[in-house]
Amino acid sequence: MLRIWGRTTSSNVQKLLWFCDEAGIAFERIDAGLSFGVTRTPAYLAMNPNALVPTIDDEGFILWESNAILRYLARKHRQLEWYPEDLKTRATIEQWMDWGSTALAASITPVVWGLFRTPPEQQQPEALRASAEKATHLVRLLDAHLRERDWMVGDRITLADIPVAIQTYRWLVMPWERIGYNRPDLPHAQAWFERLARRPAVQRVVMIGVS
Ligand SMILES: N[C@@H](CCC(=O)N[C@@H](CS)C(=O)NCC(=O)O)C(=O)O
Repeated sequence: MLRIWGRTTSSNVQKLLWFCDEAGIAFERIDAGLSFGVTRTPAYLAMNPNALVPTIDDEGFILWESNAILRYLARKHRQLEWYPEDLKTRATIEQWMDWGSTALAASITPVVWGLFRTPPEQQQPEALRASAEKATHLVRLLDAHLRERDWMVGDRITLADIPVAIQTYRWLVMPWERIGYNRPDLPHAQAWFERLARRPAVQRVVMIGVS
């Protein structure tokens, strides 16, 4: 059976848990990362020398990098409606997967660390507000993209929605008032997330708060 290492609070682990839930892919999950440790043990480092989560072991095949794992699982389980074979559709899906996991995540992750994983006396609200501005700038781009479409790419949910939605959820629910930041309303991005929020997999895996 597929084994997934990683804590459920990790945005990158959530990508896999969400997709496996949607696609009905059975797996066993092993807690790892942050307070669970595990990632610096010799056995884990032999699988993933980055000491990061997630890592999978699929019947002896080891893989890390969450987006690569999503693409592998979609192909292996012939979930091609999530990852269509058409060259340009697939490239556009990958574009948004990368954007969600690099640009967007790079502006949100410092706020998660700053607010939830840093002692109050060491928090730097000004730096966190700068990250908040960057994140909002990017969600504005997303909002414009979603003005005339229901999903990130094409006319149904695909792998493109997963990394972007996980970061957008964080942007939506972050306790911004703690750093004196006023998050604007961005109606198209919010309506898209509300569509996603009707999916049981999103409720189970993503909408669990931020910690
Ligand atoms: N590019 C990697 C990034 C992996 C990553 O940064 N994982 C974070 C959690 S989201 C991590 O392992 N942090 C340290 C920890 O949890 O111990 C991926 O997409 O899998």
